[in-house]
Amino acid sequence: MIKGIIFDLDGVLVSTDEMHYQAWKRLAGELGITAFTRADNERQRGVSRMASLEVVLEKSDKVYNEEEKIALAEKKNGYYLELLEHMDDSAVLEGVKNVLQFLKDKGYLLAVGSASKNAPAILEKTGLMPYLDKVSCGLDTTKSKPDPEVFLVAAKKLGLPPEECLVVEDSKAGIEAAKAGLMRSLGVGPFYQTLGADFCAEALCKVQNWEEVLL
Ligand code: B16
Ligand code: MG
Repeated sequence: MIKGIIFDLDGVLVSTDEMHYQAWKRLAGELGITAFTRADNERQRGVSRMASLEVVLEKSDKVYNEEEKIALAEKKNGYYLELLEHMDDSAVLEGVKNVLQFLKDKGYLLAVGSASKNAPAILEKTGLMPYLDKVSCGLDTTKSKPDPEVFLVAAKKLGLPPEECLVVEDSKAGIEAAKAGLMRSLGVGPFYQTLGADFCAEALCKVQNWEEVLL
C-alpha cells in the first residue's frame, strides 16, 4: 500500500529544462563546442551536474582533468543561477499545485527526490515548499540516478519503507532508479510512453486513475 509519493522536480513539478539547456549551451560555446544540441540536452535529463558535463565534453577534442571539470560545472551553475534569478511560480507545471493539495488532503506524505543541488532554492521561488513534507536532493547524495540513492534518502526522511513509496519521474534514469530502489513508478512528461514505468501519463495533471496508481 502506498503511503508516500516522491516527486522528481525538474520536468515533473517545474519546468527548468530550457534554463539548463541555455546554461550548458553557453558553456559549450565558450569551450568551442558548437555541436551541442537539444538532443544532447535530453540525455542530461535527470542526471547529476557532473554527469551532464560529460555529455557536453563528449563533443570536445580537449581532455579535461577532474579539477578543470569541477570548475566548468561550477561555471555552468553560475549561468544557470543567473537564469533562475527570474524564476517564479509561473515555472510550476500545469495543475501541479492542485494535484499536490489533492494528495495531501488524502493523507499521503509528499517528498521531492531531485538530482538538483538547486532544488531547495527552486522550491522556495516557486512556492512549492509548503506542499512538501521532505526534500531529498543533490545536496544529500553522492550517486546520480539511475542509482536509487536520492529516492531511498527521501523514503527514509519520510519514515517509510521503499515499497510504500511511489516515485513520479520524467526521465529514464529516474524510472530505473525507482525500480532499483524497489519503488513503484509513474512516468510523466514528453517521453512518458517510453520510460518503462509501472504507470504513465502525459503530465501530472493528466493522471486519471490515482486510486489504481496508489492501491
Ligand atoms: P543542478 P531532477 C536534474 O533535476 C535535472 O533534470 C538535470 O538536468 C540536472 O543536471 C540535475 O538536476 C542537476 O541539477 O545542476 O541544479 O544540481 O530532474 O532530478 O529534478
Ligand atoms: Mg526530471
